[in-house]
Amino acid sequence: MRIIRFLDGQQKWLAAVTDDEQAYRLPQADFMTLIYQARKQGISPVQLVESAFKPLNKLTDDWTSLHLITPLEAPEVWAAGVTYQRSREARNYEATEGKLDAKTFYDKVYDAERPEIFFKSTAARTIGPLEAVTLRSDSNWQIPEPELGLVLAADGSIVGYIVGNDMSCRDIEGENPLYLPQAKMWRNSCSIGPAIRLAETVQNPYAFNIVCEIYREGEIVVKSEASTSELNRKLDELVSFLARDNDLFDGTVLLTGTSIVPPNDFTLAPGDRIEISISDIGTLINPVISN
Ligand code: DO4
Ligand code: MG
Repeated sequence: MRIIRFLDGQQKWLAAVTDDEQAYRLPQADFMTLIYQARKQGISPVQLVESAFKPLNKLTDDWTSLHLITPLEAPEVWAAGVTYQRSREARNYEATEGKLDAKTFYDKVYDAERPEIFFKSTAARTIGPLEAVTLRSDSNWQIPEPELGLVLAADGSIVGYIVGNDMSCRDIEGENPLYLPQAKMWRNSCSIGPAIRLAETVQNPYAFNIVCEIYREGEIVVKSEASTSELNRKLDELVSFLARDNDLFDGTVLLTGTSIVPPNDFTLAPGDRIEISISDIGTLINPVISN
């Protein structure tokens, strides 16, 4: 069971999408209201959602044709880094200009008890389905980072899973790791959506398949696949470090790192289209424009 949000005129609506792709309008104003109403009534979010499955609430046959927006306004988006071997290798490559013999801080953080967690975005900065991610004007090496996102309640519980894109500038980070905030945060560099999979409907979050496709002038130029089974950390471990001596707000999203890195000679260009799919969650599509 997934939760989406869409625009009907000026009005934002929450809706549920079943595993057989039927969509129903929901009465709740937003995703976290749904979670708390269910908790208050002592039922699961799925049970609460199913109580709205009436003919009157049924939506168009193809929910993907709705005007989808971010399924929640995440007050903060955080991101974990170097949580997969592939990311460690890519960071080492950009930090050492391809001389892979030296041990770097990326090797250290991959093995360390403390994960790398950084601040990525705020609600006002985060974009959703079909909105354009933008390229930094002072970088020549930019890529999407397709990541599984955790939707968190203020108590740190994982209430859902979402698709995220942690756009990154490999040259800026490679020049100096202290430039990480500029390599990661600029206008429209964080996208999430199109749906939140309710946590209770996920049997094994270490079995999600992630696919990234990048199209240029109608042709596919990058296609790569990964699985959350390759994650070097436990999801609860990432959440516990994020929550340590920190206030979590309802609906915070934690991106869990990337295992997909396009070939080293690839950089995004205006006009590209990025499609990130995670099994049982959905496909996040964003065109790319210059800043
Ligand atoms: O160390 C930089 C960030 C790495 C990252 O964002 C990732 O591994 O996904
Ligand atoms: Mg990342």
